[in-house]
Amino acid sequence: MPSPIRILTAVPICDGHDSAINTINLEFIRQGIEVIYLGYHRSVGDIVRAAIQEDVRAIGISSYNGGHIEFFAEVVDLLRKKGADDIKVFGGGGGTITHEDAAIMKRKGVDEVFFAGTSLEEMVKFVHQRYGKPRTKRRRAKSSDQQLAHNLTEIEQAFASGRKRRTSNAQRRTSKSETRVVGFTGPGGAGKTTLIDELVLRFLNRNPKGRIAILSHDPSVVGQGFQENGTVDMTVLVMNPDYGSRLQLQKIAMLDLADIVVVNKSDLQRARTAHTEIEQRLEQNRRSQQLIDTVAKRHRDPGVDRLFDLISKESVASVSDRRSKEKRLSQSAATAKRRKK
Ligand code: B12
Repeated sequence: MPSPIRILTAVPICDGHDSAINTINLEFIRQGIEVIYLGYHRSVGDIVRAAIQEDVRAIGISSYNGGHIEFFAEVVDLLRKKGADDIKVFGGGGGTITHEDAAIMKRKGVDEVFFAGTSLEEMVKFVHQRYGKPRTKRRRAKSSDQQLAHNLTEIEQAFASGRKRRTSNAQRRTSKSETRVVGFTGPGGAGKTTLIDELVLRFLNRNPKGRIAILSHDPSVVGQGFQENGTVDMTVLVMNPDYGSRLQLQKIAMLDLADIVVVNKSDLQRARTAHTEIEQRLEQNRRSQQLIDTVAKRHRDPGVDRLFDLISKESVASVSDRRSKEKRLSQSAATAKRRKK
């Protein structure tokens, strides 16, 4: 499957007219375009930062409350300043943007402006024709965000075309990395996204200047065994109490591998039974796996607080664990070398 055209859409600051862009987004998605929708009332800085991080081909802006000439031009300018002018800008705004305005906007670097009466089909055709070709050679990234985004696109494209991508030593994860990688997995509907959202909130509250990256992938395409190849320091399995009978638990291999098991939606009636059954299942493993109950949708849930503390503590431990393991390995390699001599 070729990787889809990825675009970002948004409505400018002080503008709440989002019904047009919502309809356009749906049609784009229906036609196989990947859309990252940032929402309404978004600043130039927000839009450009997200566009760079998501490494989109183009930004589609829907503007109704005026100021469009300046707003679109500022987006184009900031992209240029950030070394991201390979991200193009287009948009519309029926009753507000005039043909004269559009001519000025195009002179300032906007690719296309759509007027009232344009069909959705025409917009989709435009996106496919204008942004459908893969980017050829790319300029050197100006920031780490941009570099990371370029790397991810490369991996995605190589995967889509069945090519193998060589990873340079610099790109490979090094043991010196201070970054902790926590993998979350679990069945659809268990509440992983809500839980991650709450954990990120706690992370940023504790470290206002800290940085965190969220990499999501569809497990139906890549599988969930990320812990097997050393990609993560710790695995969290998020479960829904409604997994069916106790017998089902025997079939869940991740229960053997996870470091922490979370029973989310623990306000549901079956949660207490689920906790006991999962606890008994984990006892068979004879590992120090942790079991935590959460209600991620609840603001300031004490279970999520506990999980966050545990992840913070355990991930520090897992990094030092990894380091000492590596140290032991390199020491035994050195001893073996000396013996050979
Ligand atoms: C619906 C509407 C509302 C709804 C918005 C609902 C919503 N959630 O979006 C409500 C009633 C809430 C509303 C409120 C207001 N509105 Co109003 N609203 C409109 C209206 C009638 C239609 C806009 C619309 O959605 N059209 C449907 C879309 C699909 O069609 P289109 O606009 O023709 O767009 C085409 C192309 O431009 C293209 N397109 C549009 N965007 C994009 C983006 C991309 C990426 C692409 C590819 C294409 C594209 O798609 C369409 C294809 O045919 C316009 C009048 C008008 N005729 O435009 C006023 C209008 C935009 N509103 C206006 C105003 C003033 C307001 C308020 C400030 C009123 C008030 N005093 O409270 C508030 C502000 C709200 C806010 N928070 O921003 C003014 C703006 C005037 C200006 N800028 O000078 C307008 C122009 C009405 C007028 N003539 O006075 N509004």
